[in-house]
Amino acid sequence: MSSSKKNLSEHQDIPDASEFKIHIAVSDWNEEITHTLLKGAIDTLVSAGMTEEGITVVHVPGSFELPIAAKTLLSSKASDAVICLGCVIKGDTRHDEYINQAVATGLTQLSVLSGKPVIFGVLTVENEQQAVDRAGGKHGNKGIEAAVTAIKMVDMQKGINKPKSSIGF
Ligand code: DLZ
Repeated sequence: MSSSKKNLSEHQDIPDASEFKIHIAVSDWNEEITHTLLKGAIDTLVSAGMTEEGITVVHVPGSFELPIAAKTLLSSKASDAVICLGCVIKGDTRHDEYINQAVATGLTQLSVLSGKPVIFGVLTVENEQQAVDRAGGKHGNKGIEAAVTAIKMVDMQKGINKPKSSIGF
């Protein structure tokens, strides 16, 4: 589905996240883009009740390093979810395909094996303009969307684990 058809950046109701432990791994490659995603994600977590001090942010050199950073956060911070932010821009070689594939596979495996949401907030774009459009431009800020997704997933998991009422409703 194209970004113009689905844009969580204009989210309205998101669950209260004040009791959640959601942390962020961000790639510093293309940092003018990824740090805008980071700001969007942090602002969204804070608007949902988390404190900025409660959000651990780790920086990695490039998107390829996001899976190991996410794994480290999950184990050392006992995160309910980890948001991974990056920006891979197509160039003259096929580096983007290798990085994107590795990151997507790595984050999926980590999420399924750990049982914790690991959110794919990596822009996989053809050029810089497409990145700008998705980092606060005409297609919203995908950092906001990644944070909304993380909150919704943690809320879903905590809802399932909550004990049911003994009187049946
Ligand atoms: C090497 C590289 C290149 C060419 N392009 C990007 C990019 O567009 N976005 C990104 O996040 N990282 C890039 N990298 C760096 C790799 O992700 C990784 O950091 C290095 O290959 C070292 O493992």
